[in-house]
Amino acid sequence: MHRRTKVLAGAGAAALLVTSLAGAAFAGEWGGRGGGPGHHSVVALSAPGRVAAAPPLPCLSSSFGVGLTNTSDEPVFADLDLAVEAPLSLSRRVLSTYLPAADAGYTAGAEVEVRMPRDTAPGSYLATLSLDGEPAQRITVEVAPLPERGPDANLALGEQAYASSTHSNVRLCGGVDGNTDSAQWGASGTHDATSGVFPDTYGVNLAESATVGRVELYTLDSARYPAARMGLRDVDIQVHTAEGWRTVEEVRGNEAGHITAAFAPVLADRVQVVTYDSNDHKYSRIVELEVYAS
Ligand SMILES: [Ca+2]
Repeated sequence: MHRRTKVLAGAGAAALLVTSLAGAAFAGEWGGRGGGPGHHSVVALSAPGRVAAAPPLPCLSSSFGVGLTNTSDEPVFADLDLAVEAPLSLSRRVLSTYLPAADAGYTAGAEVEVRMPRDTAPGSYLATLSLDGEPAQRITVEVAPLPERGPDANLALGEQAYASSTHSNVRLCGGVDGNTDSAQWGASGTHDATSGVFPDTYGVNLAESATVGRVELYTLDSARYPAARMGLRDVDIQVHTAEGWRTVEEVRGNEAGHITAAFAPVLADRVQVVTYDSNDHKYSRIVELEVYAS
């Protein structure tokens, strides 16, 4: 914890030094705008006041966007510090950036992920954004309870997904977000980044070893993008046991949007799909991967 504080202070000090040099050049400009002493009121911060509730699962955690815009006619440096109450943490703790004059119409933006340990108590947590050392925005981050895990639960839901590669247009977690609707492919699907190159792997780390006897796999299959043209064609479905990887289903020549693999239940801690070809021979498109006990 001490080390993190030092790193933060170091980064902040470096940015402030740059800011003060820039400030000397533009001091007259700032002085005429009536901002608070030492505060860069010329920089506008955009951020939400509240982040919608999400459960503390690695692939269902929440995120929020921040933006910094220069409202003056001279370029400035801005230094945004981001903090949140423990045990939550943020994927970004500093956004230090050069901002051209307002007439450039430029906003420096970033998406900030909220990370939550699995045992985070449900409730409200406070995130604080400081702009050039001054508190600028408070964000209430809501943490929802963990979903109940009965015998019929999808064990992959919200757990940490992994992939051999992930295209920049989609999210790695899209395949375990609980949404099987191909019509929402862009927001809730996922695919690799290696067009025309196979195999591709997509899988999920289960929270703990669990009995696994059925896997439901949804590939892209919408009116516009039917599975027979765009979906997974040749795949192996594998479970990871104490003895290593075991292939529980080999699918070849598939043209359906939904593949079910049912097999003798086995204790497993990971489940993955290895794709050898898709029907367009380019990308391995997965809308959802579900894992059940039976
Ligand atoms: Ca999905």
